[in-house]
Amino acid sequence: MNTLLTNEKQAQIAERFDLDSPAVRIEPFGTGHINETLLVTTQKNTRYILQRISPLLTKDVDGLMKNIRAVTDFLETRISDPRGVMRLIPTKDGHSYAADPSGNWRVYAYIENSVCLLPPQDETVFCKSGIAFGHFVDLLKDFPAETLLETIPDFHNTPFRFRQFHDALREDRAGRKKEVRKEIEFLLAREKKAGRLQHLRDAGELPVRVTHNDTKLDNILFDRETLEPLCVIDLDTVMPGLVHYDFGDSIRSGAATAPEDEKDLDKVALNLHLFEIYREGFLKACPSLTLLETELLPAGAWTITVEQGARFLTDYLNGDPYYHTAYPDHNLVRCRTQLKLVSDMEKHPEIFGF
Ligand code: GN1
Ligand code: MG
Repeated sequence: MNTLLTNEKQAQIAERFDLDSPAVRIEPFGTGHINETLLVTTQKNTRYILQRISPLLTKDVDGLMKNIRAVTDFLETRISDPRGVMRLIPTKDGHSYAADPSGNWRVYAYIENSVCLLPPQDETVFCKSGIAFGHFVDLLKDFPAETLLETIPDFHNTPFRFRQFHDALREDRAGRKKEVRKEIEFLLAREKKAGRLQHLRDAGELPVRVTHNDTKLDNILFDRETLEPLCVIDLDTVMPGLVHYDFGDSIRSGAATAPEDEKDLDKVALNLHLFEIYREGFLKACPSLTLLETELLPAGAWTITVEQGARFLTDYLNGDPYYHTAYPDHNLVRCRTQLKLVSDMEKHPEIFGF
């Protein structure tokens, strides 16, 4: 991605937004790999986040920004703490983003005294992240989910992800199918069950809610001093969805004992204690869940982990066009960690069985 805009050009873009005074300093910010993020400081010493929206996210930037505007406006009516929600700063002519030959840009107010925590973290932090994501879904329970654009259509539609897997198997574009028979069999044996949540959604038995869809620990800002969660960030994938995938993605990514691309599978396990405390936090903060939704939360963890295994293996079979890889079998390594987590969950049918 072209990230080398001159400071003068960056200043011109910042100038198009309704900041409290002219920008005096602009510097790179954060560790995101998708959007380019800059920290802007103005003459009055107010700070803002200036972000170039990655073209990889969606072609429909209007739709994406409408989603974010609608959800953040709604959250503001539900939250008293001004640091509790991302606040978009419009352009001087009243738009939610600025289109420029260098890309599409948006500005958020900077949330002062906040910090982003990365895994592994102690269990209190993980429990609080469950509270934050559960609260997010709960706050949005009365938001009309069907009015949101599906920024990435069928993002967590597991049967759709399996159709993509079958296409990859049929095409075997990278000639890798023969090396991964075991993984293929593992996934195919679980295909039917992995579609159950989606079928319950289609049948109207599980409600479609506003969901975040990227519920990793680093998408929460914590108060720098108290380490209490302040605000859920990265709203690019906020879409209509099932709460199970939000719950499940936190477990998949945060309750594992090793990173997603750990090569030594002996190190990869599901930490059941982390699972339990996350669930406790999530449920406490999201009392609006129906009984069936609540019962099926662990099924969400199992389902999204199977789905993620299938997505990694699909990409591997296709020759790695989607996920950035650092070495040739990176996606296969990632797939194997997911399957290991699935196996671990299956050792506890009393929790994850459905
Ligand atoms: C992608 O780019 P990142 O790490 O935020 C993916 C998620 C996967 C994750 C797996 C838009 O997220 O769904 O869980 O990789 N996001 C998209 O590492 O495909
Ligand atoms: Mg993300």
